[in-house]
Amino acid sequence: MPSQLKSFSFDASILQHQSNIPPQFIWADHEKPCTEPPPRLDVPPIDLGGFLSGDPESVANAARLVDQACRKHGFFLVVNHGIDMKLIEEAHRGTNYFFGMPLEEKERALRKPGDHCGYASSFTNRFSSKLPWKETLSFRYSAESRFSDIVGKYFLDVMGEDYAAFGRVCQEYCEAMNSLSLNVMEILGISLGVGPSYFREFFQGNDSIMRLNYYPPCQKPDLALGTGPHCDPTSLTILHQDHVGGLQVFVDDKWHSITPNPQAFVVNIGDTFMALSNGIYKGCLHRAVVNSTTPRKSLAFFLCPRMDKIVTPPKELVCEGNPRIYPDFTWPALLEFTQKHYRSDMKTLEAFVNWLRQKNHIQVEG
Ligand SMILES: O=C(O)CCC(=O)C(=O)O
Repeated sequence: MPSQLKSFSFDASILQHQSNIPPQFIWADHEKPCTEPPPRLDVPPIDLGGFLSGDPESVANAARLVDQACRKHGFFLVVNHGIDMKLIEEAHRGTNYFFGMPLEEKERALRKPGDHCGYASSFTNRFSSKLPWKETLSFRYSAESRFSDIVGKYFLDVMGEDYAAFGRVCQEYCEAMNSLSLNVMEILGISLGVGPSYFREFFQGNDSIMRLNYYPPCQKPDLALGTGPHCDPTSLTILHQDHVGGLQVFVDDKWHSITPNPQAFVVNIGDTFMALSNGIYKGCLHRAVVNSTTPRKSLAFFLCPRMDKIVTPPKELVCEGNPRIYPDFTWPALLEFTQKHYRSDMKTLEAFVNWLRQKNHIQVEG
């Protein structure tokens, strides 16, 4: 078995108390977390209240703030987003319940090699170095009406009747995230000058991914990372972090922390949207650090196009001064690349484009 495919048996309930962490979790000096907490990223939360009520001035204001953030680093917060706090709290409660279960129980949902859904801990994934100090449960969400219970059914089929209620909460949460991400797509369409419906329509029937992240305490938080530095290969990420804190973004050549705000969602541009915007909007390098006392959770909804959609920028975003940067591709090709050939980092899109070109997978030359 190649060394990168080794699998280990891992029990976070034991590992979180060990004063010496296994070497697979220790990152190189230049990648280790900062010794002092880094400065906060100063981004004004974007108030979606006025946008949702259709007030033209608020819409223009939201589009302006989103434009500034996405040209610079692809990262912003939204408040007054219209998502029920009770639903968010229930999703966090269910996440606590799931990750609090014994390992054998969680492993009923064990992710299979090459798959992107299921339960994974650092020791059950395909890598054996720079391991993230976390456990995750990922599942597919589809906005197509024929898959209207895909999340609920996943929990029932894989985890059984005891998880049916949590499955319903996750289904509802994903539907809320779908609706929020389509609203953000409207703003992105306005801010890029292609109109409110362009990207909203592009993402109709999206085939997205939801991931629950659980970071157990780590007795050597200065040596390990909860999530290593990466840009999301997906289109748009909507993240809700609990009160603990740990998310950091790389802006102006240094790491910044994103202070938890239960009322806010953290939104970032992913590689696929960077390609859709012809490189005008940037994907954002981010990571999560851990601490020695308190488990941390985050709920990440990754908006992805329907599998058959061609990722190509609208013609308004291509001109002599800004020629095509990336060739056309489909989301499944990029997903396959990150699942089988490449570990997502800050250069995923560049590496993917080279891989596509080499393999002559290009569907329509850009
Ligand atoms: O937990 C966080 O704050 C970040 C999670 C993340 O980057 C991911 O799941 O890709």
